[in-house]
Amino acid sequence: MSRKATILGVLLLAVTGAAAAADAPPLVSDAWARATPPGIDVGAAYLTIDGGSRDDRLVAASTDRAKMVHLHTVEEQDGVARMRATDAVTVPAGRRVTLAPKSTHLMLMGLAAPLVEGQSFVVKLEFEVSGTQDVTVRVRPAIGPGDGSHRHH
Ligand SMILES: [Cu+2]
Repeated sequence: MSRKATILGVLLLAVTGAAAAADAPPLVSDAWARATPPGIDVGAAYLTIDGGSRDDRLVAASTDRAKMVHLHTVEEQDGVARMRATDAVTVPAGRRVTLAPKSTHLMLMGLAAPLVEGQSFVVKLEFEVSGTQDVTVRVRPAIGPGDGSHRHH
């Protein structure tokens, strides 16, 4: 290969690399849920989202394990943390958004069976701009007393 061809190849690589980066969707990691006690048919799942190359919004989620998944935020009112349904979770380009206990979470409504520690299951996330992606949620141990997680009614 001539030196000229090599330089052209490097340039092409750089250009295609840049094009791929321009379309990077949000990157989801550390998806987990609490184990749920028998007889309770709601649970919560949490995850970390690193914003992609464009501003995006998480607008919906679903899983085989539950009838519905709602997006919830937690707001403090008169010293009491209350959950509230929200239409979307904003994921700005290049910024990290964390769904965590006492904060924004995925509410799993109508669990067909309890979430058992050690299990994992797939949740499909729907982003407004970048489309859907499947994430694997791992089930961690149930909360102990004084853990501080809010109750789900
Ligand atoms: Cu909730």
